Amino acid sequence: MATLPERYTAWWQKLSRYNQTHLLKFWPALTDVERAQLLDDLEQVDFELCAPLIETHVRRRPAVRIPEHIEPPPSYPAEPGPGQEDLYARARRAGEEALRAGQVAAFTVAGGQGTRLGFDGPKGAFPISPVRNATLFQLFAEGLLGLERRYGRRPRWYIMTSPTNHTETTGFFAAHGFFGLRPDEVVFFQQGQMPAFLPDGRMALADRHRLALSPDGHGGSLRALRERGALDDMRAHGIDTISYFQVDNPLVRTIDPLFVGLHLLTGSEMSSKAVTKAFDTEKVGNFCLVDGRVTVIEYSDLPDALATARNADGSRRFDAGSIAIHVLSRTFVERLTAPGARVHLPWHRAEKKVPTVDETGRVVEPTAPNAVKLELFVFDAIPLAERPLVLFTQRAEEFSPVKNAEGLDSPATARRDLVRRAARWLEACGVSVPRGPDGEPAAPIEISPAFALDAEDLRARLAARPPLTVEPGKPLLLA
Ligand code: UD2
Repeated sequence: MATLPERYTAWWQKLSRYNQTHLLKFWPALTDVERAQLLDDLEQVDFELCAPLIETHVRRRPAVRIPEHIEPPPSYPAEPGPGQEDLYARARRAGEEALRAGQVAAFTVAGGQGTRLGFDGPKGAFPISPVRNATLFQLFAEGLLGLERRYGRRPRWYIMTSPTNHTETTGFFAAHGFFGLRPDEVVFFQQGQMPAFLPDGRMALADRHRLALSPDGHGGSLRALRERGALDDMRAHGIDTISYFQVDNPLVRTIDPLFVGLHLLTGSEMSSKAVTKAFDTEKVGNFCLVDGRVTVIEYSDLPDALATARNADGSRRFDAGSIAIHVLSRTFVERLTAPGARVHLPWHRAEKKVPTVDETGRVVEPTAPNAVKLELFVFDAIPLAERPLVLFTQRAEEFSPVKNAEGLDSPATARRDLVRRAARWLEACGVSVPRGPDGEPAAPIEISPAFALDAEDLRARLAARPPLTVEPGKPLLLA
């Protein structure tokens, strides 16, 4: 094991090659513990990868290519249209078969920093359900238990964390008995990190002995799946299909047999769920056909003229919003991340406020964006996939993310949407739900995904029980 001075010399030489020796500026004033910490941070950085990006993405803004031909993408409707009934029925069966055979895994990306929510902890530990206050992670775990009840096989679950929240996340699962799952069925792995850069291309120091590192974006999940051994683990367990979803959506169906089946039957390598946009500039990616390839254009990048464009009948022309639910073939991820792979996801530049040290080593909180962060987005893999597929779904059934502390996409709207969905399912099963003057259910109602996965599942579950009554103001829990 090299000594600290030896490591210092090696790093000085390496950093000289990359014009980053300022990172060692405070070395003489650091304790040995701090020195070791700084070198550990440096080990996390892929300098070879960063060097060209500094030229193309930091010192300059990468040229945004406005594609010439942007069209709405082909898509499958939420309910089969005329002539599609048979395909949808076969797809559902194929998805169920894959679940029974244990060939599908759930994959949650949970490495984000959750700054907008202002919650101190991994976002998955946020309590959200309307009656029990069950956390996001618990609801997903119960989704897997529900699938096991229905298809006789419990899917494996992969969870991507980041160095900032990994220990807290695994500790949270341990403290809650893995929510009824077996610890060996839940595979945690950490995503990669990227340094924040000052506009002149120097990497930023968060403190005299700490690099300003942050997660490399959910697109980093693909590389992390390979590098952290998750793809090998999947192969060893006979898993060939990955059901990808974000940690912030309590309504998500962890694995949807119809979606998986359509993916399999059409030979898609990467499939995505879409919802009809709520308004023109909603903060979701837009599915488009760019130069003939299905592509997601982020809300911030979609030209206004396209965001507001209308069809002849007045409907919105670009109306397919991405809710960040995908199915990926394992072999596709293997191909994209293979050593020497010729295609890579593009890096996205974001200007952010990053606390960093001044000349004297004092940490300064910036009041305006002072640094550049680089991130990968998972949806940039879609145009690289063969036969990508877009399936519409009902927003009210599957999407209500927790992003902000208040207002739109907040805990309050997610809870409301969980109650509304539970009420709808009950009504679909013939149970009458009292409603207030505003039309909202007049009682908090919660259906655990372990109890029922959808309205049809609920019907079968209720058939075996005495009739149910919902009383105004009285919480109802089906778990
Ligand atoms: C994302 C999509 C948006 C839409 C929306 C739906 C982007 C850029 N935009 O918006 O198009 O689909 O979601 O809710 O993705 N994460 C990591 N590691 C990271 C960064 C993020 O695991 O380095 C996870 C994070 O934990 C969360 C998810 O990715 O589960 C979404 O991240 P976000 O909150 O940054 O995405 P957002 O809301 O800008």
